[in-house]
Amino acid sequence: MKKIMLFGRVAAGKTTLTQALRGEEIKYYKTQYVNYLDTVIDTPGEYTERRETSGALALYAYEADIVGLVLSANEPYSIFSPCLTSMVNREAIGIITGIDKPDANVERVRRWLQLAGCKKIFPVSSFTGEGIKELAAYLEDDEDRAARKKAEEEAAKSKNTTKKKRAVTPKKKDTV
Ligand SMILES: Nc1nc2c(ncn2[C@@H]2O[C@H](COP(=O)(O)OP(=O)(O)OP(=O)(O)O)[C@@H](O)[C@H]2O)c(=O)[nH]1
Ligand SMILES: [Mg+2]
Repeated sequence: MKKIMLFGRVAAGKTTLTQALRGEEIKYYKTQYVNYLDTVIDTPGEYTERRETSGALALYAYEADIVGLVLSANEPYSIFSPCLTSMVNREAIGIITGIDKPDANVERVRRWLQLAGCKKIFPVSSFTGEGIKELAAYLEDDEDRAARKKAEEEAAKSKNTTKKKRAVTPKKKDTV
């Protein structure tokens, strides 16, 4: 999987999304430092919100293949300024979290992320799993794609073999 770095304000849903992408149990955990994992760099919301620490994020972005701007679907406003992605030296995608929330306004948040410069936007819910597969597929690299193709081919092969075996097994009454 390509390495994605998640930016977004406190409680935007970055850590929960990290858990969903990694197939982990969903449980609340307050991020207190930049959590550098194999496929995700999860960051504390304070780093995005505060000028004093935002510089650290610019440096960490060099370690990522993709930067994810995260906004919750029920945000009352966006912290990402227009054309923000022009300052990011990586591909930047938008991620709308919490689309299961009763007060979600996905289209409004989508427009904010488009304004920030995101071309690709993924609406997801880490609770229901909606949209997580699509985001994970976008983050696949060549190695993941080859492994998935091989697994799919093997599954299809074993399905065919089982079908053939069934076809040649004589019925009980024919065997007497
Ligand atoms: N309904 C709903 N709630 C969510 C979803 N994702 C996260 N939350 C809730 O939002 C709150 C904040 O989620 P976190 O993932 O901790 O947010 P964060 O962006 O990592 O926050 P910081 O670590 O403080 O920067 C938690 O109470 C989550 O349970 C979602 O998809 N749906
Ligand atoms: Mg967090």
